Amino acid sequence: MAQFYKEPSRTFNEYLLVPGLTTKEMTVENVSLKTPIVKFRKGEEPPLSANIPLVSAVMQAVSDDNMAVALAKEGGISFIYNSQPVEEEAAMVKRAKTYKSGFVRSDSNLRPDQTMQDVVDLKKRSGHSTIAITEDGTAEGKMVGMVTSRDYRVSRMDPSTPISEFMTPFDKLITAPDGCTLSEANDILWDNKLNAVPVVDDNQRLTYFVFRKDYDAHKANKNELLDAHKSYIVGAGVNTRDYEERIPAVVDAGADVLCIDSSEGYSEWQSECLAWVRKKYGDEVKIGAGNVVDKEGFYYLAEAGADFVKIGIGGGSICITREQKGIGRGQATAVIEVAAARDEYFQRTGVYIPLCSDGGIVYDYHMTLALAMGADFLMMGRYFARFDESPTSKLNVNGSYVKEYWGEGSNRARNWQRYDLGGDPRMKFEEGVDSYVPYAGSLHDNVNLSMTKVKSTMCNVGATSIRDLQENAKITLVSATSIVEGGAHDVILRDTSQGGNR
Ligand code: RVP
Repeated sequence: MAQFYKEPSRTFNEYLLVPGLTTKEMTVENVSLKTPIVKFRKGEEPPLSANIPLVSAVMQAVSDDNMAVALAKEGGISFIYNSQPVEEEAAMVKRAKTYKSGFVRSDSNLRPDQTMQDVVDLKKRSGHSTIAITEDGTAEGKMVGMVTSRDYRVSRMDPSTPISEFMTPFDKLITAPDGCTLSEANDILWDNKLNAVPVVDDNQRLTYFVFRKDYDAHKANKNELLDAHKSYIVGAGVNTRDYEERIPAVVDAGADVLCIDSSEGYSEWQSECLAWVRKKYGDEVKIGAGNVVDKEGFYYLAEAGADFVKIGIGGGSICITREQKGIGRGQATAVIEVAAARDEYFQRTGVYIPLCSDGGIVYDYHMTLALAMGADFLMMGRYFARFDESPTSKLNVNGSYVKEYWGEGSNRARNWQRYDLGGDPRMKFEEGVDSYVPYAGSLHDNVNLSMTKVKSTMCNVGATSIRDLQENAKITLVSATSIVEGGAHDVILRDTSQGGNR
């Protein structure tokens, strides 16, 4: 006979935290959100931690190199999406790893044999007036000169004039050496009254530009998450089909941590992939696995060698797996059960395997609840898709600004590997939708606000670290009627847009 669970599975919305003693020292400034990302032995430091417990979802509409840099600046990690060709994912990882605050890859480049008309056309397209002239017209080519608006006069010159005749040639340019710091590059800008300085290597190849206008925008954030070489920490998604090719490519590109991206991870495919990684790289490459929703799934992936385990089936905002296939579990129940298994595993083996709660976070307080229930960090898609830094278009729909957000299981993403159970490699039916989410502004502002709320709740609960919260939180189930009591009720709202941070 089938096994029946005695209790229904539940979502975050059905729980609340009950305050504990708040001591005078418990202020938002004194709360640390530092959290382990990969497994470690009792008494040892985790090999990789984040400064805030947030990671961005392995999704086309969420995690590209731009998102990775923006989130690492705040102390979290992006997992760059793997539903793209191997070389393109590796290139995204590399761009995020080689990103240097204030150092910009040149996006306007031409060859010396091109014409003034090409300069005018490019300026119109890019909106930028500083153009690097390189031998092959690429952003990393050998630099032979530079063109700014001061070098040509559209009304007086023949549009077919070759660039070589009016550019400032390389020997007249003031440049900065590759490897210089931002403050050295800034000194060169100020000393020479320049607006932009090209950074070139020993072979005269262009590596970056540093612009005067960016000077103030690059003050370091105390939370930023850097590796030993001062590059941002970056994650990469992989799948159980092409990992022998994809993993070496993203690892060579510099990925610090990998995640097997699958809607359902309690499978021999994941175990095989983890075994392959251990055989090839030992413990050097860090890789998480999932998703699971019960203790059996957790133990299986823990034994198979996962560095973290990801929890969640069907709770994602764009996910219709539960409707399509009838599999899944309420996210809160899944986290609670898996966390109990993780704690038992830690007691028994001395190995702590961090847990990631993936999907279904709607309100900021859901973040605190998920952590209190035992998650070490949270993966979110919808939350990040709303920000300027997500890769999708911002549109105006019926007078409101929105951003596009689509599931990896939607026809739009065509990420069949994520839903793959072996056999015919094609997506047979959709498990995700294509949607809009309300545009919410900058990642920096929103993440700061959310983390302040989480810290403030932790003070109410009487916890100054995530570990404290997990060990000491008091969590209560709420009845359907008390959920109504939790919102504004029995009043007429003057502003109907009020009602929570969605
Ligand atoms: P949410 O944050 O609620 O938007 O959920 C994001 C999560 O949803 C992802 O991290 C992933 O686990 C899941 N997802 C992504 N695509 C789909 C789908 O198409 N069904 N689901």
